[in-house]
Amino acid sequence: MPTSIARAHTNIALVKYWGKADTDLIIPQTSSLSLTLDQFYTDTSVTFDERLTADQVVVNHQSLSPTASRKVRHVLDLVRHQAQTTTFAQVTSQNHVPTAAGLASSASAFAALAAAASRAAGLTLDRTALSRLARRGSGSATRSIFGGFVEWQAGHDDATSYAVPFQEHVTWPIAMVALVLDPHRKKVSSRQGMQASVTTSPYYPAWRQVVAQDLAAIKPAILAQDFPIVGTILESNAMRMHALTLSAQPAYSYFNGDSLAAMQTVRDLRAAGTACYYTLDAGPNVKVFCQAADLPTITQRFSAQFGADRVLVAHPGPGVQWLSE
Ligand code: 2P0
Repeated sequence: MPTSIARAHTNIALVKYWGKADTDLIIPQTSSLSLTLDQFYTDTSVTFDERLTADQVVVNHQSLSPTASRKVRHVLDLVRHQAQTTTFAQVTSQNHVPTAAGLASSASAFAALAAAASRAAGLTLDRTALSRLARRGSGSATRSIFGGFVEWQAGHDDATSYAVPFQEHVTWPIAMVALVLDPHRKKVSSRQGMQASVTTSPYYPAWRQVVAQDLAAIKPAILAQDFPIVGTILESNAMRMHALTLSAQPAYSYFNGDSLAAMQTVRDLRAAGTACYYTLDAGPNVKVFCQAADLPTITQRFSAQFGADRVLVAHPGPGVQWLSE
């Protein structure tokens, strides 16, 4: 069968997904809204090959063990089921994202896998079906099928839980500065962490209300390109998500000392007149939402604090694309 290669970009949630209603199907407790970024992406090649006796998965030139490739094989099984084949696949993936450092490499990885594997198996899936398939690998991948601002509508079952573009072509001159404060693999996976929050944080019901309010408020603010409103919402939404880590039993946290220092720098920049806002995902790296015109001021400040090699700049990016058939 032919090889298919796909590229998908990471996304950063402005209103976060933190908790599942169905852990097998990855149906979230709430909807979420993200921005796809241009700088961080995954290229994945898939070939179904009748000579193989098992799926072979290579990520960043390293062959994954059967345990490490479990989520990938799960998505391949779903593709095989739809395509009515039992043939194993060769999957080769290159992440242009600091893996597992809270820059959401799983989002780009499973979006690229869904696109490449479905096409390699001869399926022609529309973007809604691709979004549903990517979701089965990793929740945040649901949104990386689309570019720009994207909403993952929670739905209530496999058929109704998928992402839709909110504003795919972004003309607003905004940027996201990613501070790589610790490039190592996180200690508490998103999957474990969010489940602990759902089952043990007394604040979880309040979080569901926060998300509903934030989604309702951020959408008109994005359309109006109202930078302070969008920034204020994404910053408070991130902090309220992280409150679910500290309020779990046992408590955990993704922050390290540098995360706290970077958040203070954002507040200092704001106090000095440079509007910018922070968000953090399931890792210590801080992402700073800013206006493109302020990039020189902001990148200079963080380069002085953490070193220029730890300051990465991204802009709104595109949805999934095929690089070959
Ligand atoms: C998000 N994160 O909305 C949230 C905010 C991290 C913090 O989605 O278990 O790797 O595979 O569905 O998608 C990261 O969690 O978790 C994530 P699974 P995923 O982007």
